Amino acid sequence: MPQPYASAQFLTSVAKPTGYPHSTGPEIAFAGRSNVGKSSTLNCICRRKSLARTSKTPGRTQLLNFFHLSTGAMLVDLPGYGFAKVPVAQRHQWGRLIEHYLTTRENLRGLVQVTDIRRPLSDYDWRLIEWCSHRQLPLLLLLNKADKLKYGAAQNAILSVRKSLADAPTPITVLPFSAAKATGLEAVHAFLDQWLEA
Ligand SMILES: Nc1nc2c(ncn2[C@@H]2O[C@H](COP(=O)(O)OP(=O)(O)OP(=O)(O)O)[C@@H](O)[C@H]2O)c(=O)[nH]1
Ligand SMILES: [Mg+2]
Repeated sequence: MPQPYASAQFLTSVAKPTGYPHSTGPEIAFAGRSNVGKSSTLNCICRRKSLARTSKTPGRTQLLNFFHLSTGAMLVDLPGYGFAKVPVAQRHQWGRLIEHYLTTRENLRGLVQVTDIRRPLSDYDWRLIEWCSHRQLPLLLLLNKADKLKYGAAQNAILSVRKSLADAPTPITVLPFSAAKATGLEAVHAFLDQWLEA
């Protein structure tokens, strides 16, 4: 069967924990700190240049953006978090929005958490892992921008993140990735296929 990702179409944007579109199939969400490359990762997975909007200004994607596939499955680009220049009240609102979505959306099969391979997990990243743990939601942690590190440094980064997650209360798979170079794309597709089939 051909992969459904290239059929992705923008469906709707949501700014509040209400008004989510009606579920038409399994759903996978993408989350992570601002500017780590969530939107770029989504575009790479769907082999499209500008499906999800990317930007050089961190914190631009402030909405939950829903995309649907021809199979009825949905992909959701969640707003980035942890950007220092954002006012505290707005940061809290984002936290509530993401927490509500992650803890209540019934058809959610897994979360793709994107981080920058050059940085350790932040407090926000850990919070995301906690929310997923509450409902035993599987996580695929993509250490993005792997093209920015040499092989040895990338291997060290992967090992150290895996070590820090060894006792995590929900299943987490850690993979290196580069949305810019599509490195690791096959492994990611294989992973998402499983979630969509389950
Ligand atoms: N070198 C490199 N740059 C990347 C990669 N992925 C994304 N970028 C760059 O990182 C910047 C942010 O990418 P986005 O995809 O907009 O990041 P985001 O996480 O969606 O950001 P927000 O929506 O603002 O939270 C852009 O300038 C991208 O071109 C990658 O794998 N390698
Ligand atoms: Mg984005």
